[in-house]
Amino acid sequence: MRSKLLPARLYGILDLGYTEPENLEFTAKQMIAGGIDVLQLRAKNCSLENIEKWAKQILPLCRDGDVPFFINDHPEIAVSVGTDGVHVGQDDLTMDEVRAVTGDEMLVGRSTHSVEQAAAAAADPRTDCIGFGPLFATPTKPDYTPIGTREIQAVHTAHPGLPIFCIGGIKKENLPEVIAAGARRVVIVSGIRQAPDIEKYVNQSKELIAKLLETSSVPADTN
Ligand code: TZP
Ligand code: MG
Repeated sequence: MRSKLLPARLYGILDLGYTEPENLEFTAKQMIAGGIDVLQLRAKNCSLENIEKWAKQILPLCRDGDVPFFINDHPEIAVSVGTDGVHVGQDDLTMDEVRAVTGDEMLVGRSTHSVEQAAAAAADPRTDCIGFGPLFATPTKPDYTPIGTREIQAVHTAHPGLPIFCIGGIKKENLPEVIAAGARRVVIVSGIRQAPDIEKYVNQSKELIAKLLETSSVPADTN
């Protein structure tokens, strides 16, 4: 499964802040039909029972689409549902705590908000991928200072082989800027959710990323 993260270009998040529970399955289906490479369920301030229930609804859709499925914040739910991965933040569990629940096989992603945090996450070989951002101000993560695009290249150069997903305020419109700055993978949350046609938006974003990477002046490295 880890090998699936390296070629992944577009990571989508089903965020309960944007998507009503009754629309989760439909939204997931559209994202998968559009070619999303990784999907995460992110449900802040929701009951564990509900998160587990929703994860059980989404998992078979991801399996059918061969899309790695992550749960945000809750390794115990990841294990009980049997998702492919769990994603944790800086203030969540340590890697020892996460791995005590998940064992060695499950994918573990970590949010990072600086070059230093990225280095700390990357130093632990049990980190399978990182999020790096927020690049731009975003209502999806309102309390964080945007870090801009200046350090994207450095963080990739420092951690070849680690799948790095740039995140925060990324939309189809600013993909050229983000890829030109050295990003090789992105997460889009609200941009996908607010698109009039989610499948089309995902598909067009993926095509654009591929085209931008082909013509990028940033040297293609191992990640
Ligand atoms: N972590 C860093 S920024 C962010 C998360 C979960 C939110 C990204 O959402 P959007 O809507 O794509 O800006
Ligand atoms: Mg978290």
